[in-house]
Amino acid sequence: MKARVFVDSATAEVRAGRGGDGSGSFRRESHVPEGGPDGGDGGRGGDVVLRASTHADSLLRVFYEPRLFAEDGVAGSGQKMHGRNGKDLVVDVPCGTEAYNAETGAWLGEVLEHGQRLVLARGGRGGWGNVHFKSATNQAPEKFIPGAEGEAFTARLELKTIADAGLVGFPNAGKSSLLAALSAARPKIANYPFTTLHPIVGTVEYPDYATLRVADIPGIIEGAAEGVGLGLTFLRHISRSRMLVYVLDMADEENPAERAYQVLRAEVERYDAALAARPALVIANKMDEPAAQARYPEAAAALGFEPLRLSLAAEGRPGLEAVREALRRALAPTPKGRPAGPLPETLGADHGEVSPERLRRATFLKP
Ligand SMILES: Nc1nc2c(ncn2[C@@H]2O[C@H](COP(=O)(O)OP(=O)(O)OP(=O)(O)O)[C@@H](O)[C@H]2O)c(=O)[nH]1
Ligand SMILES: [Mg+2]
Repeated sequence: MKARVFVDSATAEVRAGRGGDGSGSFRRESHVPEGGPDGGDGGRGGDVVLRASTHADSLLRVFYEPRLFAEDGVAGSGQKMHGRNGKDLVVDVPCGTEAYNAETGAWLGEVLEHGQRLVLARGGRGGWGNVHFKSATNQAPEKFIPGAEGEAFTARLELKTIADAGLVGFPNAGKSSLLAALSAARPKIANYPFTTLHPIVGTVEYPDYATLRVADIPGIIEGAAEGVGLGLTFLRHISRSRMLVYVLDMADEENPAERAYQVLRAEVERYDAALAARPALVIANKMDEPAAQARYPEAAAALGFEPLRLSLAAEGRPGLEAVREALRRALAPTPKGRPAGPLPETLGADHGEVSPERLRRATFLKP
């Protein structure tokens, strides 16, 4: 299999096309001795446009070809010929790409849905030919207007994957296993930490054709905010998620689940407090392991709620259906199509679903 390189940010030199100059031509024909001005207008310069595409899965192309130059407009010419407009440069980027002006830091916009466009830089307008300047007093104007420069600057593009729910967990907790069980996505799964090196999104499908997108990101460890492990940069990819799913490895004897949860919450909070406050589902994974079963009551007591029990290695994958349902409930759109608000407190305990309020209380991060 071809190694895939994942690029989630790129800097690009953006330059829209310059407008074509207007023409200063005069009509020259043997039978028309005093031919008047006949210089046409220049075409406008092409725009540089970002377009969201589900076929692009990283910013790799921009990374390798960071010069995004649209075509210049063609100059006008005699016989009132209008110059051709410069072609727009349309750059396909993954859904969820944001654009900034790299020089000022200003946010320029984002493209979220397939086909959505964002004009990054506008082409210059075409110049005017001398035909525009003919008047009663000036029958032979030499004046014409040159085309205008297109906008040009350095842009920074950043990809924030779009998903409804984001998986958060220590390396090796079983996040990718969970994504593989929930969706058709086939992330790499292996019994060592940092198997997953870049975000992967899978779609969970329900019998009524409802779908949810779940993002799997590399594992997070203590000190991630300071760049330990793969750091927190990948949290950017779940920063748009409406909900977080904490995956705890109940069989990990070095890191008891309640401590893992505490560390994960703290790292997410350091990255973005608002993200940490979103609704969450807490999963106790690897419950097929006897050690996990033995530890569960203690972990639940320390957490202050019962994380949802899941065994991905056991026959029938007990707990998986409950995870699917919990995701669905938490993310179900309201009848008006808007996402449901925070989880009601009542969903709590037995499903491991935790409302933001409850999370705050259950979090023993701060003294
Ligand atoms: N016994 C048992 N093993 C599991 C379970 N879920 C996952 N595993 C195993 O745990 C190991 C790690 O699983 P992954 O899904 O790769 O873990 P991850 O959280 O994606 O790991 P990183 O990508 O490294 O962060 C693999 O060997 C899985 O087979 C489970 O429910 N029970
Ligand atoms: Mg993984």
